Amino acid sequence: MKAFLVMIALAFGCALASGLQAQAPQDAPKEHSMIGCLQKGTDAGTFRLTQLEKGPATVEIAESTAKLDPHVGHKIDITGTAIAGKDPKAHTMKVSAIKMISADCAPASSAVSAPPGHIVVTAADVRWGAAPPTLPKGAQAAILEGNPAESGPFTLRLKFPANYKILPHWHPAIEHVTVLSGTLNVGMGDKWDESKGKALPVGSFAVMPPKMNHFAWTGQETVIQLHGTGPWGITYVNPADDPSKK
Ligand SMILES: [Cu+2]
Repeated sequence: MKAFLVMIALAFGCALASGLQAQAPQDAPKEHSMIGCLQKGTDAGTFRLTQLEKGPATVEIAESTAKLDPHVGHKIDITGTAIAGKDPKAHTMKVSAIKMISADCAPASSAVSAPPGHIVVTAADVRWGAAPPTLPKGAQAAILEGNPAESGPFTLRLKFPANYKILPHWHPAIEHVTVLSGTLNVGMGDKWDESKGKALPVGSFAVMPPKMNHFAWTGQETVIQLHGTGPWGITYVNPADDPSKK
């Protein structure tokens, strides 16, 4: 009986000990790192991390073993433990180590959250592809905004090779043309007549109202930017001139 009680006591003691052991790592403050912009805090000697890449919007830094003053305005990586701060709702840290990422807090361009409809395309980002089949072979197109075939605003670029011809045609919606490189020659009317054309050098702008017959050609490689409100398309005066039907 005595031995049995000892065994129970031993078993109980072991369970207690292992329970305590299992709990110990959870209580130890866990170090973690975060990257953000270091700013001065509201109280003297305190700092705050803003523009965090993930996690809370801001982190209050109540204590630090690393010198933070020289890094105000820098993007830094902080390592530390969460502590109870003055404001129980704020995420407060005690910092043990820092690493400087960059000397300014400007977020990376990919991190900028753009409002819907905001489009920024740098010249280097323009992706060229084959032009629609309704244009004679040899042209390239890059859609910058919208879809010409659908309703709504659209902007696209067209790159025509030298000695390119677009026979008399009209559009169901307004066409705004800006010449970005080369020279686009444009003529009005339903018959091809180069003597009626006007040369539009770089920087020129033209508007073709809906259903107005016109034709165009190049002597050298020419890039135009075309914008309007879709649905948009090309209708050839002579249907046999439509390259998509050949
Ligand atoms: Cu046109």
